Amino acid sequence: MRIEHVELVAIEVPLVGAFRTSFGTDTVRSTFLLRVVTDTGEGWAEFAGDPEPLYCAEFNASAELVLRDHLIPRVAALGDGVTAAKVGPALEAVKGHRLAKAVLETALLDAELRSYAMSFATYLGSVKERVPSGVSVGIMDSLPELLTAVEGYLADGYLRIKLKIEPGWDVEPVRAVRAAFGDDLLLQVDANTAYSLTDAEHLRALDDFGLLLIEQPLDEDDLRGHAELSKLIRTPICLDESITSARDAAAALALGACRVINIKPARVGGYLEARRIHDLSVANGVPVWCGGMLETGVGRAANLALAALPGFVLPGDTSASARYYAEDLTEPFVLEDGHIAVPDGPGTGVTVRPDALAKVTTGRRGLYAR
Ligand code: NPQ
Ligand code: MG
Repeated sequence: MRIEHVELVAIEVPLVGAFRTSFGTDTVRSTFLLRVVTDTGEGWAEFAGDPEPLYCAEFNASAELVLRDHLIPRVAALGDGVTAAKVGPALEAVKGHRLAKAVLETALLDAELRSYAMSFATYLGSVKERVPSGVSVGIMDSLPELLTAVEGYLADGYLRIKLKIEPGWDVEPVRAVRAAFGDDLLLQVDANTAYSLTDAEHLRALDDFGLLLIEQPLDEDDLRGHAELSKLIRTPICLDESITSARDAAAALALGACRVINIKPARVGGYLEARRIHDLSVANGVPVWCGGMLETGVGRAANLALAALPGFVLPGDTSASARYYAEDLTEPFVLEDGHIAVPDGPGTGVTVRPDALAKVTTGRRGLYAR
């Protein structure tokens, strides 16, 4: 493949409701799609970040700049030898910027697989036609409001509930959800780095509620802290922000910093590295699940293919389109019996609906032309 041109499409898609985490509140998903045109056809991918460096160090503007000035030129320099597998090595010299690297590799993988008429699912080694679906529930203003939201998601069929937590919104919401919906509910929490090791005793109170896991309680660069915390609480620790590569995953497991891993392809630089973390986890007997970044159908489709790999033994944040969007950019992903079908068409298996995209587009910028 040869890259002919690359276009960034900035989008602002309204969320069906505010989504509050320990790092902020969003009512709109502001990100961009990357459209890569090659000699064999085009490919699309969705940037997983947002305008502010709050979930991680990257943000929309940093990604645009690094793609334009540092990433795309290096891959384009491969000439007619571009493949998705060659993107990682070509970008190795550039430090960090994994979300930006991921969007480029993914758009090229989409283009490449479409040229073979092969799906992401087949390429990655998926073993399921549908995947069980969980849902991430934001921090609310009151417990009754939370219980109403969870009740609605359970009525939709979601098979696992994840509560976003922060200091002041942790033990009581978990207690309330357990009391209302019973001990059989698959329930977990996500702190997005909101705690410190001095909170260990407080977090131990969560041990009474049979949680599947607590996700990322401490800072992203605090593997040692997570290893210490895991000795002080019984609830399994799952890492999200801390795991940015297969090497990180190997270190976290060797240190005893986590017993479960949330795999987000963007956070680790793309689907190829995500696959390597999956393989490492399976070899270590560590369960993994697929995280989410409020993706539109463009990003959601590829995540579903990954979530269908055999090591993904816990339901992911791979929710239906309607969890976040009244109108998705692709054909919407729907929940059937708590599951979502894995796309099986070429590439991601989805196409962007031009009318839907036009409604949410705030700008288009060429990042490269041959
Ligand atoms: C997590 N996602 O697992 C993330 C956090 C998150 C579904 O809980 C814009 C961009 C908004 C990225 C909100 C879920 C976001 C975002 C939350 C990531 O930690
Ligand atoms: Mg998380």
